[in-house]
Order: sequence, then C-alpha cells, then structure tokens
Amino acid sequence: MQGPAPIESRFPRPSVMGVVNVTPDSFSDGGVNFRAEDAVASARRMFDEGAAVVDVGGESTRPGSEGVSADEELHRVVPVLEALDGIPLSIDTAKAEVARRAIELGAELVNDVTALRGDPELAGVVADSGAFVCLMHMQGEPRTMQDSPTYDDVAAEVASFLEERLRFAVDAGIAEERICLDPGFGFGKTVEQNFELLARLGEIVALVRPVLVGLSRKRSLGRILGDPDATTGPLSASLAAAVEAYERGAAIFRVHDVREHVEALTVSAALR
Ligand code: 7PJ
Repeated sequence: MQGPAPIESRFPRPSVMGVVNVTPDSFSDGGVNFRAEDAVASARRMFDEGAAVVDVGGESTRPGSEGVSADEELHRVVPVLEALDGIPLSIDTAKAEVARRAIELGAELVNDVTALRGDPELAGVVADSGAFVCLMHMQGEPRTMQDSPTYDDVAAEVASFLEERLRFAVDAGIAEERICLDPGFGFGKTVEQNFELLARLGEIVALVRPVLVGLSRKRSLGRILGDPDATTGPLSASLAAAVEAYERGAAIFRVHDVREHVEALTVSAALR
C-alpha cells in the first residue's frame, strides 16, 4: 500500500503559504479579514496569486496577546473554511477541537505555534487524521514572550528544541514525512536573535525536515530599518528576508503579500 505523500512533495521548495487572520487584532494585517466574507475573498485572491496553501487562523499570537476560547476560534474560522471548499487550507491553531473541525472541513495542515505543547490532545488529532503539521519554536508565551528573551546560542537552542519536538511528534504517531519545522521568527526573540537565526538557518535545515519561515511584515524588519518602536516591517524588507531564507534552505514561506513573494522566489529559484 502506498503511504500518504511526504510534505516535501506536496510543498516543493519554494512554496508560498498565504496568511488569513480571522482576528480583530493581528499586528500584521490589522483586522482586515475579521469579517468572514473578507477573509474568504483574501484567501481566494491569494490562491489565484500562486499560494500553495492558505493558513486560516482565529487566534492572534502577536506579542502581548491573550488567548481566545475554542468556541470563539471556531466561530471565527468555521464559516471561512466552509466557504473555501476546494482551496488548499492550513489551520493556524493550538487547539485539538479547532484542528479536528478544520480537518473535517478540508484543512490539510495544522500550523501549531506551540509545537504540540499547548493542547495534549492535538498530537493525537494530527496522528489520526494524517494531516501535515508545522512545529514552531517559541520561547515563553505570546503574552510575555518579548519581555526578555534569553539564549546562550539562539540557533543551537532552537535546533535542539525542534529536534526534541520532532521526536515527540513521531513518538505520538505522526509520520515524520508529514512534519515541517519552523524557527519561529519573532516568538520570544530580539531583533539581533532573529537575524542571527536567519543567518544560521542552515542549522535548522540540517534537521532534514522541510523548514517553514514566517518573516513577512515582522517587527524586527521595521526595527532594523531604524524605527525602534516598529510593530511591523515593510514588504520590501519581507521580500529580502524571504529570499535570504530561501538561499539558506527554507522551503515554505508564510506571507501576507502572496504575489510579490511568488515573484521574488521565482526569480531566486531560476538562479539555482
Ligand atoms: C508565524 C505563525 C510564524 C508559523 C504567526 C503573523 C504573526 N506560524 N503565526 N510561523 N507567525 N508557523 O501573522 O505574521 O512565523 S502570527
């Protein structure tokens, strides 16, 4: 019997994941997709612009944010997922109940920023469904993660965390070839730590699972440009960061501006 497709065949390098936050408060898109019909229109447009998958989320994880209940998350994302029948979908959630419902509605990937640490039942939902999963590094939790992130060696510590979570996921019955890893830019990291991690992305790629990166509009990009209070970064800087990540081996790019990233990465790929 043929097993399910590995994630690297479904998402060849480079693949673009569009971001649709069905939230009132996401730092990067400021609530533009909080209404279901706006979220649906954004997702369709991203797919038309070349996104391989669209990541739909109902809980903001921006620095300082509080969580929302499973009921509220479901209330936000279910109408969007229902309306997006036929578009390849990822669900951005740490909750087993939300992931289960999203997978029933066709989501093929679970994007869990807690790397299966948030909800003890999520690993089982992913294992039983055969969905793809993204395991992301975060130091601390969104409410407090930017207070004083501390590492002896950021790249080594992120790599060893992801290796440990990969082992946990496989032990929980998730096929290794269904898993991708994400260093979690901006999740409990200073500007300097984010840039060191990007420079040394090869150490994450060396874990031999496809690497997903979320650099799009991140505040470190605005801060390196000289605004110490930036809460977001511009598209130009996002594209440079994505191309640099691609050069270092990243496979999947979680972005808000799909067309521009597809264009930049297509040029970069043509030079390889
Ligand atoms: C990331 C994410 C990221 C993954 C967010 C935003 C901020 N999931 N969710 N990686 N960032 N896997 O919407 O840009 O970097 S929330």
